[in-house]
Amino acid sequence: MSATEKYAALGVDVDAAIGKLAGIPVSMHCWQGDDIAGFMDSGELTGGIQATGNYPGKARGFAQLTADLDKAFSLIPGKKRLALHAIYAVTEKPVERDQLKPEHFDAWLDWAGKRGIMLDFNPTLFSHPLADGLTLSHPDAKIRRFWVDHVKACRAIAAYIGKKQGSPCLNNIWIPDGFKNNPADRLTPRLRLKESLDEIFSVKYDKKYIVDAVESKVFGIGLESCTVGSSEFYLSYAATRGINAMLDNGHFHPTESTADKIPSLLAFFDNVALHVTHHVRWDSDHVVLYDDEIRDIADEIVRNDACDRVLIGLDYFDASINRVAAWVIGSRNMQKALLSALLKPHAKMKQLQDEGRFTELMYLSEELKSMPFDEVWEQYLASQKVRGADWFEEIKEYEKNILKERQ
Ligand code: RNT
Ligand code: ZN
Repeated sequence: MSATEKYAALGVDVDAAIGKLAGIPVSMHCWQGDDIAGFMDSGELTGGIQATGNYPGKARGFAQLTADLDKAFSLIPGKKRLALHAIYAVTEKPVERDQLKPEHFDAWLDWAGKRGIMLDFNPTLFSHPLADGLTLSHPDAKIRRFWVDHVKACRAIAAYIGKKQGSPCLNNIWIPDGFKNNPADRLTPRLRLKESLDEIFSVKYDKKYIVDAVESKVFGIGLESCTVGSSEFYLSYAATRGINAMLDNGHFHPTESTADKIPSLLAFFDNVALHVTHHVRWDSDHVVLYDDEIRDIADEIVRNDACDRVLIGLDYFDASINRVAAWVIGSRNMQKALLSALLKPHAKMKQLQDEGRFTELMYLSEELKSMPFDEVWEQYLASQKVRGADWFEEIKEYEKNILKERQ
């Protein structure tokens, strides 16, 4: 029996699954390519996040980063998006972050437009002299003003991108604000953050152009005792303000299920934004692996028919391995997880649950685990004209010819 016949016997249409997968965008993060350095001389990476390792060949500047992105995208199947950070502005002279303008991203729009890639956006509230501990929740009104203006500038840029590309641009706000030791006041910083956000969102844009999201976190390195933008804070903020929540699966306790948060949020929000990562003991931002956690996440997206409501993005930065390969491995793994979810007879499984036939549900779930998934994956890659399991040969070549030449 062929793989297609084996799946059909369980009520799964392989061609339909492949067709659907080809249309689900995954937003790849530009910052894996240069360890979140950006183009603006931002100095040391701060904000409680870390890219560890010093693998040779890191991209410097727009030309090298886009060359590496092209290489990675050539080995990644499916519909592509690219998430930028404000520090990847392409400017002739240095521009302060509160002065950023849409035209500073025209070079990206041009590059992406030629390739049919859509862009997403993130304000950058770290790696900056004024981002020392607190930003939007800072007690100093002048520092808050600078960051409020930066995020406002970023929303204008995201709306501009969304309009130009004819697809809403996700503008995801993550701030590093927190305390290393126990603060005496956990409320006032949050009230200041709320006020800053309210000012930021007082500017209205058409939802056709921009999707706004806020990203929570449990702690950062050096900010272990309190995070101002906690899960409860942002979820309440998003729910009461009509914006969306971003779930980064590295930002929760390792025993918490990020997958289970997706249907809970779908019950209330239009969109759920995702930063898919792989955490090892902490929010370590390792490359996404094809493991149970990512498969559970993909299951929740697919079985709730939410492929167009969950905005899937990647977020990791491993500087200890080939960065182009890191993009390819993580992107392919996300799509493998989606394909594995698409190759399940969800309607039938839901029915078994509703009818209380839990033994049969367990039997079917377990049988699905040993179906010939790899054959369908190969079929999908072939239909996308993307190289199969031997793709690493191209990374070796690229490393030898391009990356090794970089000083
Ligand atoms: C940090 C957040 C945030 C960043 C990127 C660079 O903990 O996950 O999303 O990783 O914006
Ligand atoms: Zn994130």
